[in-house]
Amino acid sequence: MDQLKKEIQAKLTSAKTLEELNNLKVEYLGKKGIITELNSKIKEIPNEEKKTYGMKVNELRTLFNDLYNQSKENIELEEVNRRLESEAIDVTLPATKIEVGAPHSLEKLIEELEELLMSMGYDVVEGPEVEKDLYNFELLNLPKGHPARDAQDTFYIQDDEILLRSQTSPVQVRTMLENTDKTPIRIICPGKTYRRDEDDATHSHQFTQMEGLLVDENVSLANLKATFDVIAKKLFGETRQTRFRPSFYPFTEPSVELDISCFNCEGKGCPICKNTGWITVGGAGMVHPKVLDNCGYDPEKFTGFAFGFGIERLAMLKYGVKDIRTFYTPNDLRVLEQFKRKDSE
Ligand code: 2U9
Repeated sequence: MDQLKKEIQAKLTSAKTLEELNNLKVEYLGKKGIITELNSKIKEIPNEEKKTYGMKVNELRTLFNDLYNQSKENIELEEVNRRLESEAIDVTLPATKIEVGAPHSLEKLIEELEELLMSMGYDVVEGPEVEKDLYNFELLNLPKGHPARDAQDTFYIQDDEILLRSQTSPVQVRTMLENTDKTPIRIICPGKTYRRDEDDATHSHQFTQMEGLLVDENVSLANLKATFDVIAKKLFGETRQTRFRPSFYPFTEPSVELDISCFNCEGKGCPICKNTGWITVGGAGMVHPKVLDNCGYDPEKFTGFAFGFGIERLAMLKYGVKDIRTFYTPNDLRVLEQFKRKDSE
C-alpha cells in the first residue's frame, strides 16, 4: 500500500496533460483499475483485518482523488496562462495608422462658418431645394415681372410656381413665417442653390450659399458691420479690415456689398484685388420693411439684417482655387488630401 501511495503521488504530480490524468484515472479507478481491484479483494481478507484493509483502500482512493483534482486544476491554470501569454497585447507598440477621408473643402468652410456663428448664438436651419415661387421670390419683394427675377435665370420645374431655389433666402422666409413676431430670429442657412448659368471658371449652375438673418428690436447696420468684421477676420485673418459699398437688392434696404481688405497684398494692390486693395466677398443689408411685413413681423417694431455669401467664391479666395469646377470634379486625391482634418479638429 505504501508503495502504491508513492507511485500515485509521483504519477499524478508529474502528469502534464488532462489526457494523461484521465488515463491515470482509468488505470487506478476504472472498472479494472488498481484501486478498484484492491477494493474487490476485501472479500478475501480475514474478518478481523477487513476494517483496517478497507480504511487503507479508502485512504488510497481519497489520496488519488485529492491529487487528481489538484493536478487537474494546475494543468487547467497553466493552459489558461499559456493562452493569455500567446494573446498578450503589447500596448507600447505604435498604433496602426488608419487612413481617414477628408471633408470636401466647401463642407469644411461651411463647418467653420457654422461653428463661428453658432458661437454667436445663431442656429443652423436647412430647407427644401425644390421651392415655391412664393418663398423664393414673391415674399422677398420680388413680384412676378420684377426685372431682378429674370425667368431665364431660374430653373422652373412646374409651370411658374415650383422651382429649384435660386438662393437660400426661402429658408429664412419659412422660419419667420413659422415664428411670427417671436424674436430674436438668429439663423444661418447653408445649402445648394441653382441658377441657369453657363458653367465656366467662375460660374456654376449649381452652387452653395450661406445666408444669415437676424431680426429683433433695435437691430442696426452697425450690428451688421460688427458681425461681418468677426466673420472676415476669422476666415481671412485678424488684420482684415471691412467696408460696405452701396448696392441694391429688392429684399434689403439699404443694401451693401461686403468688402474685405486684400489678404494677399494687405491693401497695396495686386492681381487678386485688381489693384483696388479690396475684395468683395458677399452682399447684405437691412431687411426690407415689406419683407418683414410679408413674413409676419411688424416693421414698426422690428428691424433686421441679412447677409449672403457664395461659399465657392469664399473657398476660391481662401484656398487659392482658380476654377470653380474643381469643386465638382471630385476624387483627385491631391486636391482632397489638402483638406484632411487635423487631430485637433
Ligand atoms: C430674408 C431677407 C433678406 C439675403 C441677402 C444677399 C444680400 C447677397 C449674394 C451673395 C453672393 C448671393 O451667392 S451670392 O451671389 N447674396 O448679396 N443676400 S442680403 O437677404 C435676405 C434673405 C432673407 C427674409
